Amino acid sequence: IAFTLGNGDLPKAILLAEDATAEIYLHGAHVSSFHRHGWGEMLWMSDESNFRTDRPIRGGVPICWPWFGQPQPELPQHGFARTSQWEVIETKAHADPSLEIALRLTDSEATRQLWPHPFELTMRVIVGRDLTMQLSCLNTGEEPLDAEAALHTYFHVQDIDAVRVAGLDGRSYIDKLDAMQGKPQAGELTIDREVDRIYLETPDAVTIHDGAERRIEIQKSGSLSTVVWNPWIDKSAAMADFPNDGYRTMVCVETTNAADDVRTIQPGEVHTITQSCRCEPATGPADP
Ligand code: TA6
Repeated sequence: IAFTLGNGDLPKAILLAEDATAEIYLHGAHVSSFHRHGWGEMLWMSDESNFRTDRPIRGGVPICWPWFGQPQPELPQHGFARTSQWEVIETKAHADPSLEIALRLTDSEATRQLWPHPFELTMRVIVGRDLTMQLSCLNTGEEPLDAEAALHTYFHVQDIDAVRVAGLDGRSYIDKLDAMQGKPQAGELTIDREVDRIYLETPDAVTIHDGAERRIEIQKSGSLSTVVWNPWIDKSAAMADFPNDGYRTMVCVETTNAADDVRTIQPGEVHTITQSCRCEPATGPADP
């Protein structure tokens, strides 16, 4: 594990594990790269991203916490965790042989102005054949804590026209692009327009097929909802930190507790959401 200055001179950790390498900025505890040897980069990063302490990095894995979206116009979209400076609290090498780094964010005067609750947030990133991320919230206060959360992961795909997201068949989703209406998902999800959906009571395994030689298996726990997002043409063009054709090579599959899946954390308790992602051969055994 090495520490260096990344883009915008923001500090970042580089994890050089036996099976993969990964990079995590301390700003937002933001995973910006995961590359399993022989399988190419798994995450999508915008080459127009900001790297400033007052802006979220575009791409990789933004942490949305303690709210998803923008409950009030004066509040930062997707919470303040992704624009906060986290501190490294632990690094370790496992025998399996993955590497692990843990980063922490604790409430401060700045966070209490936005959200008047004490907390201790820990992001553990384990780099091996899989990229595993565990976001844990400890309620260090005296009152129950209601916190939305998301690991808002941008996956790199070869060609959006060939993408099929499997594992959501038969589930219902809230369509953020159609008055938050509830709709049923029939079969695999393909993308030929802007998609912004919160799938509810989702299964713990979702697969992204992208027509390439690999598929991406996503396992999750501690999360009841999964968001699938692609901005498509107009929204890509409207975002200054997003290349106009960026929608062609990315899809977000986000492990969340959002909408009606807000988790109440009792004083002294911890709630953890986990997302584990792996590149597998596209033509491997049939999906579970
Ligand atoms: O996860 C989907 C979403 O909520 C979209 O509505 C879009 O806003 C996206 O997140 C990106 O949000 P950001 O604040 O990172 O530009």
